[in-house]
Amino acid sequence: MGDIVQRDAGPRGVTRRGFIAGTGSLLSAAALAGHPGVARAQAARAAVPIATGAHVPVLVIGTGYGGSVAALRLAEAGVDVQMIEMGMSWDTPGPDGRIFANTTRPDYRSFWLRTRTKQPLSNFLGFPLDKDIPRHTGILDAEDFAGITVYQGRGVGGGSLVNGGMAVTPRRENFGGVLPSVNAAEMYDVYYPRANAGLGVSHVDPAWWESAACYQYARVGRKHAQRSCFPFVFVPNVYDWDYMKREADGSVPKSALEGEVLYGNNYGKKTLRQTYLARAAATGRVTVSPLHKVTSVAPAAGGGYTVLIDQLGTGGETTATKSVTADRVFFAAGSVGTSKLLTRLKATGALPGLNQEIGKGWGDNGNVMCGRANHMWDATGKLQASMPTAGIDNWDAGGAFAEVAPLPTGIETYASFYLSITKNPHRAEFSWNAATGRADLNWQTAWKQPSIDAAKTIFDKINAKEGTIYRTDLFGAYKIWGDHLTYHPLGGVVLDRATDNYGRLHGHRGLYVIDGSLIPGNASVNPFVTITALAERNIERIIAADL
Ligand code: FAE
Repeated sequence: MGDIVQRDAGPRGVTRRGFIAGTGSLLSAAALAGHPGVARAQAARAAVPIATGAHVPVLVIGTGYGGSVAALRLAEAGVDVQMIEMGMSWDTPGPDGRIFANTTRPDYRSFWLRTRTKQPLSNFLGFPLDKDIPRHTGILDAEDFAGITVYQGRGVGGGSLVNGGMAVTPRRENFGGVLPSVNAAEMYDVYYPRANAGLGVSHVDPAWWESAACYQYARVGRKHAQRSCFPFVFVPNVYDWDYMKREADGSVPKSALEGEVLYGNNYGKKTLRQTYLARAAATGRVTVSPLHKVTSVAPAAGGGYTVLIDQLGTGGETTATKSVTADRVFFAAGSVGTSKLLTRLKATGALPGLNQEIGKGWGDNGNVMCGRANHMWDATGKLQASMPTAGIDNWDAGGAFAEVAPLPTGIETYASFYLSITKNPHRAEFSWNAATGRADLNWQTAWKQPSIDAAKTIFDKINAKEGTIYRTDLFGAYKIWGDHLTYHPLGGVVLDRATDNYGRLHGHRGLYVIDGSLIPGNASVNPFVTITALAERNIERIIAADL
């Protein structure tokens, strides 16, 4: 595998036209990556969703980071792969000619099966921001559990469709605390570099950043961090920086500079559709069935597994129920999706061999948000690029890594805004609730307190130094902390506990987990590079040993 990986990987593997065509279809990306005839054949294949009664060698549940890595590497190894994705394909423009809705103007495309938006920032200057929208299989799921709302991407590309693109490799000295059973030397020598290349990760041009109007908010963030003696670090991103420069000079349609992020980027961002999934499609061996949701996996009489799938309409209704068989199944439905599915399959006896670790070890990556009110001389700019570039690293001293986040409202807010990733020790567990027919998560609201305490080690000090205060208008009336949510669900099917040290589920041969549910609750930084690198490590071993 090594050769192919090294030659094809990296941002240059995807053409500029691919980005400008933007978030266009996976198939158009494939057309750019390969011969037009091959692309036509792939288009024909991928346009047809999986049929009931089909038998496939490998079925991958979900098209996020873990699923995309698995599909690409299996296809390169000569294996045909069927990917099942509950969200939409996101390749067709809406009535405004754009595929995705703007962050400031949410519409039917924005939320997964909600009739009212549930924006992470619910209020501004005392006014509630949420509004009614038509119920639709939109792109951002705000999934409510008793003590926490978990934000997730829905559609072909998973979380890569909605995230901020911050592509952070944890500091090596912190890795032992993230994945204790994994050889760090291998990860930092082989799999992190492979993941960063495959995702198209790069740094912003520092000279441009110093003068760009759209990063004034980040420069204010740096000034305040450094005046309080905190380490301020630049972090890479998957956004195409050349494209952003051209947004700034007005020569291309705007995306990051128009605040696009939460409901998708119409241009500029290298999601999985432009990277791993485009390369997977170009092999001609990978088929994707969007608006298909896996509901059951159980051993089949003749070997392999019977997989039950609901085909969905855009109102969320089931339009068909399908039964297929697969020799091997990869669970890549994300930390929440995979944990919920396996918790149910264990409890209902569909997969009786699963062990007691299923559903355990779930964490929120210590996410907590806050804003600070600056003085008038510290304007943060009415133009703010939606892609973060930097953070305050107080992990060793105070247990927090705080991303300097944009607040792209289009007006001057004099606010500095932060998403902190903190060392929060609490771990929750999924359990099956037979009465409601749902998997519950026992996260407690009060468990965010260690995260707030860790974030305060940074922001109390900055406020004291600058003579500033916390904003109290962003998350409700007089509420300082955005402590009701996470963007970074991790764990639930932890590596080397619920699975072996490579993601093979205990008790059932041919079942694998390859997503964020393997990481026990905290990655010390934003997680998708670690999810991708771990998937690269695990799939290499699985292909070599099992196939
Ligand atoms: P994920 O990407 O969630 O993919 C799972 C896929 O499975 C989804 O497409 C689901 O629709 C699909 N699925 C679920 N259940 C089923 C089913 N039963 N049948 C069929 N399909 C199913 O999983 N991380 C960073 O590192 N940097 C950032 O800047 C960043 N910003 C973020 C901003 C937001 C608003 C959000 C929501 C997340 C952000 N994240 C960020 C987190 C990151 O996107 C997340 O950790 C990864 O996407 C998780 O990858 P997985 O492969 O585990």
